[in-house]
Amino acid sequence: MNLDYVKKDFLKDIGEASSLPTLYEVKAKYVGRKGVITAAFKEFKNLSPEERRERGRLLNELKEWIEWKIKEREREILEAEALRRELEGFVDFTLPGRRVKIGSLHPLNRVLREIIEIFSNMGFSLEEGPEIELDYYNFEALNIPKDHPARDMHDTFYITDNALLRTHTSPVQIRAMKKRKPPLRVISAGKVYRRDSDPTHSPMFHQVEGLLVDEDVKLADLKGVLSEFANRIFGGKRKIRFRPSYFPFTEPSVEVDVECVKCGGKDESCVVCKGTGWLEILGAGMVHPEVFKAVGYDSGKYVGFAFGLGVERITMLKYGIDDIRLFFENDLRFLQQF
Ligand code: 2NL
Repeated sequence: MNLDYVKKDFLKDIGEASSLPTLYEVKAKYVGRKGVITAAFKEFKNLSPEERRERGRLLNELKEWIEWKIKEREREILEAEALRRELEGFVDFTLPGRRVKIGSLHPLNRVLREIIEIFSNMGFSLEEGPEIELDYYNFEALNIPKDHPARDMHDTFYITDNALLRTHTSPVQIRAMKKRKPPLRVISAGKVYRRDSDPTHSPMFHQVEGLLVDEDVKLADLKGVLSEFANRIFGGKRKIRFRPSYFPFTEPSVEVDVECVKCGGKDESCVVCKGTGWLEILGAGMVHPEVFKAVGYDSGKYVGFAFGLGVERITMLKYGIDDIRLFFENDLRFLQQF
């Protein structure tokens, strides 16, 4: 056996061994029990003692060299694998973190909560009621006669002759009055429905109504409560004014304006108040005796005031939003501003 060829073959084999299993195959092929070196030792039998000594020395040298080479290659492979593993799970702690997006309250719910908080601080308690109402609670008990325009099919979503989607939250107040005795301070809040859709009207919108019933209640008390409300919801000191109006369930009835939240009445070309200096924020009045009659209250003894406001309208004025449909499109670019 030519040891130079063995050496050359070994170098070729070990050069191609790039993983531990293939390296161990090479190891077995050359220095294993059935390997090339073992076979070479077996060729000794026919040699003279001198030749045997010389050849044995060369073979042992070669064997040691091969074993050393294999050890060296084994270390290289292990190091390469360790490096690869390290890079695989590499974590760069200097990278900025990924922000977790959290939700936030819808602007309407924010303002709704603020309104409820303001009136609750003035002693009003929140009442809730069904969104599908009976004709009686939505209209009849509120002194809205059968031929009143508000009962027109164009305004109301009817479910049956008798049942409908409430067009205001007043029926909640009717139920509250029937349930309790005066004195009474309640607000009702929630979704209401009307067949109407344009930039300032949505077929579903939110209303908050307030009702106070007691002895000796005057329009001036209503003005005081609403003045406080306007100050708190829009911030700062805000003048309000009453203009005569009409609702079937109040007498007298008023429309309530607040000094323009944008220009305070100082800008004749203001886009918010159109130069009038005033913004209509709600409707109100003294409870009509017919309403008291319907709930069984003595209208000779008790008087009350009531008011109703649209949450969308207040929110639009507060934040300068000009299209009501933005509230219901769920565009995050809009919602994330609040
Ligand atoms: C508006 C006007 C108003 C009421 C709602 C009311 C309720 C009862 C009795 C009497 Cl039970 N009145 N509610 C009174 C005046 C006006 O709402 O324009 N709302 C958006």
